[in-house]
Amino acid sequence: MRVHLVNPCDTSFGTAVITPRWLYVLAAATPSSFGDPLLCDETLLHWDSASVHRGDVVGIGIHTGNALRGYAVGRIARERGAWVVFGGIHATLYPNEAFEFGGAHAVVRGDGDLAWPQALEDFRGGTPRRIYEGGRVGAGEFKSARWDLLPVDGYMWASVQTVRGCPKHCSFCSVWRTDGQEPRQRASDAVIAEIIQLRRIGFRFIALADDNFYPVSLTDIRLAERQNNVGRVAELRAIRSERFELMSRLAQLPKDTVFFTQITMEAAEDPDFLEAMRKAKIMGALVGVEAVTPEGLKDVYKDFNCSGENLVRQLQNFSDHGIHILGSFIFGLPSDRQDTFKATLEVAHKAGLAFAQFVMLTPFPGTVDFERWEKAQAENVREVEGVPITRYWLVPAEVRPKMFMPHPTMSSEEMRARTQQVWDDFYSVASIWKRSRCTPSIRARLAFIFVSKLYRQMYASTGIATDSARRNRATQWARWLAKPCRRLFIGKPMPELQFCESRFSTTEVLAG
Ligand code: B12
Ligand code: SF4
Repeated sequence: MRVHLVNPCDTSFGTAVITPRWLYVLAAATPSSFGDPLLCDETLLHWDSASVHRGDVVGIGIHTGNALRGYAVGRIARERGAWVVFGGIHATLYPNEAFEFGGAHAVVRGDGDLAWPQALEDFRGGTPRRIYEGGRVGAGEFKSARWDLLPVDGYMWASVQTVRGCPKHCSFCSVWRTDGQEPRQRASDAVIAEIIQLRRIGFRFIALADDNFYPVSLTDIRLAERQNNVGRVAELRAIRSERFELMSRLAQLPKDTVFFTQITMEAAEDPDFLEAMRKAKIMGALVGVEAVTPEGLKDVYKDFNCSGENLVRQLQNFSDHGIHILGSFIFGLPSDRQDTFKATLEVAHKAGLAFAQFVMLTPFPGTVDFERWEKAQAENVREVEGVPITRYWLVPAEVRPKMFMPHPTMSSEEMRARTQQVWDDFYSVASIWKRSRCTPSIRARLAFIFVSKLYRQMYASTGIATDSARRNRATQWARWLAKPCRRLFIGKPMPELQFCESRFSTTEVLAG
């Protein structure tokens, strides 16, 4: 009985940007008595169904965007006589779909770290359950990834998780409902051990695959203090000091290591945290700016963000500490007007963002936005190719609409075209060249230009472009750019790098 794990994707680029962490975590959760699982990431290479034999187990992880491809993989695997299991956020939210469309024998809901080995044992015994409730496992039980199974030459960045969960409640995001609002932070020893392993094999760029790297803000602590909630203050301070402990250990890793994370804007008001990030070599962060107007922020329940000049100042605070920002903006909010597109572009330029993504408001399952939208459609739901639009992920990608939520003043096509224009302007050669000045050397400047172009092309092939010629062109460009780009990211393997356990802030990580 061979175990296979498949990360489905319609488009394979030959080289991928970030490792899909779940593949390597579930590989670690696979009991050794099953042997090493066979891993397939379709963002790299298409899955070869011939590798599957009768009696094997095929685990497929899906989010909403790749669910349809995942179901196709599941059906083929089942036809070949394998046991089929689905997991991941989409299967957690819609387990029945996996049975109806994906040939599933079982679905693991929630975290797979503990439920996956249980499911495998049941398959071996021939008595699988239909649903495994993985729930939210404690931070001490998160499995560390099996990086020894990573294919050579595949990825630019590896991904290591330090915390699951986010205390916020943004309307377009499902994280706080699925991963919970209580941060579950891994011990720094576990995080550092993974990073050391990655540096030993030559990775120096590492994405911290966290929901929110800054789970406790200074405002949270002040509020708890004002309420005289002694217990809560102690809890929040403990979470905060664990963050600092982790960062002090990251700071001791080899100098050329580079981290990227996802963080809320509130960190901009916390100079000690920004300074610790700088020392920890967290040189890039995705910040959910979402909207540049107070009305837009209200639309997404994100009024803890600033707008206008304050927003520009906050974003600049990050770059003042050497943290380059990938700003994430949403278009299509009810309060957006035609001039919002230009105003957003101006903020992106003025705030000195290194990168930006302009996504169109999408109702992701499990979110407040989705529930409202689904309810509003209930009376008279539109169908595309026989699929109700409220199950848009089941519509084949070539005919799937790009916008789902009607806007009070603009048509979907107008919003899509304006969004595309903003991407084109932000990633014009002249703009990229100007922004590339934030880098310290000619080599870094070259890398910046390559990465900007790659990012834009990869997004165009999976994102907003409706015209298939443009999409195909973008995919070709991305394939062509990805290989040389990867060379700019790889580091010298450091097999001699030693790991020292935490003695709180006095730990050492030494290059031997
Ligand atoms: C890091 C991250 C990114 C990174 C890296 C992505 C990558 N290649 O790894 C970046 C920034 C690039 C990114 C991009 C995007 N992301 Co993202 N991302 C995340 C984040 C924060 C962590 C993912 C992660 O690695 N977690 C660590 C692993 C170990 O956890 P896990 O994947 O949940 O897997 C566990 C379980 O789900 C389960 N499991 C998973 N698969 C399987 C399979 C089997 C068989 C079993 C048994 C169990 C199982 O077991 C695992 C271990 O416990 C999640 C949030 C989240 N909480 O999931 C969002 C999240 C997955 N992203 C999301 C979105 C929307 C996107 C974008 C579309 C954003 C955009 N508009 O551009 C893009 C799409 C990228 C793409 N095409 O894949 C949404 C997906 C929502 C949905 N319903 O699909 C999430 C949930 C965040 C949100 N806002 O709601 N993302
Ligand atoms: S968008 Fe970011 S800040 Fe908001 S709930 Fe999701 S993870 Fe948290």
